[in-house]
Amino acid sequence: MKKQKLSLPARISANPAVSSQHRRTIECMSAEVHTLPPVTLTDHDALLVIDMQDDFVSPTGSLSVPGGEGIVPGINALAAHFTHVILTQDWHPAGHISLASTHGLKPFTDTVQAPYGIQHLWPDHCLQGSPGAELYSALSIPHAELILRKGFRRDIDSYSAFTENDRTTTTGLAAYLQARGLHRLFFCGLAYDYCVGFSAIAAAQLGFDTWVIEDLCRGIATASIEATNKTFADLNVRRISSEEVLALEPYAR
Ligand code: VGL
Ligand code: ZN
Repeated sequence: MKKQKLSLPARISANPAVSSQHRRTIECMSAEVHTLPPVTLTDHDALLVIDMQDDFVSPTGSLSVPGGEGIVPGINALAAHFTHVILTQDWHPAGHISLASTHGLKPFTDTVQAPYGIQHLWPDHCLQGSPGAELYSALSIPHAELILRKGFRRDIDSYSAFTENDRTTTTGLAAYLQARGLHRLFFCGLAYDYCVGFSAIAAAQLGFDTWVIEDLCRGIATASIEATNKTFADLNVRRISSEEVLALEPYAR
């Protein structure tokens, strides 16, 4: 959006008959002339902001993702362009299968065999109702329409906002989006190689037009970031910058 600063005409700024209150009002009204961009985002578009919670975003969080704090202002700014925004929260009960402490094992390196396959183990994070599970305080998206929680079943982890790690249990998000006519989905948040990646991959598999906003995500590890990019390419998940989002063609079906 182009903004142009205008100065007040001399007949107003120099005129003692114009009260300071009146002058301020005129300044407010004329300070910025907005040249509106072409409307690109439509009622079929939604921004999904994944797991921007204290434990992931804060540098002192228990599962802090490097650089997470740095993407907050960009997410806030981009969200203002979207009519429809959905936030997710990782939301684990005590004793959750994904926590190393549940098994007396080490986070990051140890794994357990779950009925649905290998489950990576993490430090205690996003425990239901704990401060670390709260949405990051500087995240400012008051018009978000849904906060979806996931990973709340003790025996199943859920990286994806759509389908839990057993690849069967649904969160209901796909049905919600379909019922509301939200067909083109843009993903940002944490972590690129886990919850953002799995959510975008599931979205593409479910038939949504799926875009990942790379500059508004941060990842955990190089190998899993590369694996995520490969699957994105295979499934036609498009990678885009936040600037490019605003210049896309409007969604048409
Ligand atoms: C996540 C690891 C464990 C994520 C959640 O939000 O990417 N990663 N739980
Ligand atoms: Zn988790």
